[in-house]
Amino acid sequence: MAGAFQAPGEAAGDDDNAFTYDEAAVPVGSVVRVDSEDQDGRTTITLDATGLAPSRDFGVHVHTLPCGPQPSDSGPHYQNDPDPAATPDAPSTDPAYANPQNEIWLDITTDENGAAQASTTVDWEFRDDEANSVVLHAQHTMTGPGEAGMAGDRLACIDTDF
Ligand SMILES: [Cu+2]
Repeated sequence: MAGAFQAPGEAAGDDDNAFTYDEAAVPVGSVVRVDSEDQDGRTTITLDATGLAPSRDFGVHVHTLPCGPQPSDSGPHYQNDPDPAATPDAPSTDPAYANPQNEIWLDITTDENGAAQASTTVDWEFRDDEANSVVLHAQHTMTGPGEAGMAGDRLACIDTDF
């Protein structure tokens, strides 16, 4: 899945959108490509970014809902084993569930040209239709109790069909 980022107001259709909510960090026209491969119960996801702001950190995760005009539209993180304490208003921040083995984390630091790559492998496959986007956040992902999975503002979103 590849998308050149555009501002939400310029969306051509309602599928395969790639929205930037912060054009300084994620310029219009920058590209994040996400590929997913599953085999024998394992899933490998790779991310290849170009044209982002140089030399900066981003937290990156798979989220449940498609991208929309609002950064919050993409919903919470996809979890293989859903946190029973999580609610729509209070997403999981329990490190037992909000961790890179139970969620997909693809944090990056861009090089001086704004490029970055990341990849992760987990020992599960996505449930059908429950993972629909990849979100770029303003900082690397936190891991402590009460903040696990948080990574600051949502800067951009890419519709991805896992
Ligand atoms: Cu996220």
